[in-house]
Amino acid sequence: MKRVSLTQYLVEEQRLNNSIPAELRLLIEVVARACKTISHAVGKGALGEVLGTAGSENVQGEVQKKLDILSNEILLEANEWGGHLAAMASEEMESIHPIPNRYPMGEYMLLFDPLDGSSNIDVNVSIGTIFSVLKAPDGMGTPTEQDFLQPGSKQVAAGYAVYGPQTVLVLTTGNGVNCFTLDREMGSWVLTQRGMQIPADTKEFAINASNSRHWYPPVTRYVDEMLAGETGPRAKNFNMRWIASMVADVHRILNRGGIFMYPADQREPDKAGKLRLMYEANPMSFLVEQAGGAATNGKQRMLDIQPTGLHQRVAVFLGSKNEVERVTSYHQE
Ligand code: AHM
Ligand code: MG
Repeated sequence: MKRVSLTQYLVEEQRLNNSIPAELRLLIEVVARACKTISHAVGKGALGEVLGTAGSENVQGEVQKKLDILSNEILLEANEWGGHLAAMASEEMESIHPIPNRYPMGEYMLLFDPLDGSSNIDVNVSIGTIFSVLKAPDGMGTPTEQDFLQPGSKQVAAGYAVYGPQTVLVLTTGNGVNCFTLDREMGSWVLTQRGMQIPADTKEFAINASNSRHWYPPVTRYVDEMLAGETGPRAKNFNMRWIASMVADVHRILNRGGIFMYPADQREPDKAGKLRLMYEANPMSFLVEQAGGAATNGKQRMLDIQPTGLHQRVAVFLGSKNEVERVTSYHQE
């Protein structure tokens, strides 16, 4: 089999479809290189003395793991100097990170969750990096948080890496979704799946069922109907999976279909959900739509939401189209 590297894919994609300008290609390659470094650190585990908590909290009041902080630093350092970015933002930093004055400023803005699935870091279960790329607004001066607050439909690229049994990078630039596998011996990303597609129907769902007593009625109805199986209103049996790493759950769905849900619930009515819009839900929704799936917050298309804050939370329903449409319609009834 002829191997196509990430670089070759990006160059050819630009030639054929004119969809990846050189600056964007550099950006994607730098992010991919940083993911390689993170993968290496994750893979060392206890031997690299990177496990455990760092003794600090992030802006959402969550305890930071050593690997959360390390991954954040790896991404910041890798992306500062290239001249392709105007600013960065991360789950692990309260405010945005403008490119230091000593480097040229580019026209893109990068958002990331450096290491998603924090609860799985110390137990050797798949975790990953999620990223989203926006263009700086026309005429932008010194970048501010406001410049980042663009709906997900404005993303020019998005992707994630999964650090699991294999390290993979899944990427879209708005022309389908492709998967690259890290060749650990060669240190290169090799194209291993072209045009990933999510089947419209599925028999698999993912939700943290321990929260079921707090769910709102549309979610309870939807899940109950699936649990009722063959003799229930859906007249088929469903299987359940919950990895507690969004990257790993979404990767399964991109490969074989399914629906992923992290709804808002009645515990904290003012909280729109657990996951973050700008660097978790939006990039994943872009990928899922590009693979023929759908993504909503239960009420509207995820990518149409006008963000109001860098770290805002959102309810998430994404994956196989017919299932996402069904649970969304239950919210409208
Ligand atoms: P994190 O960004 O702090 O790691 O949290 C996000 C993760 C997702 O990867 C996952 O889907 C979810 O939190 C799991 O939450 P829970 O522990 O409530 O099941
Ligand atoms: Mg996360």
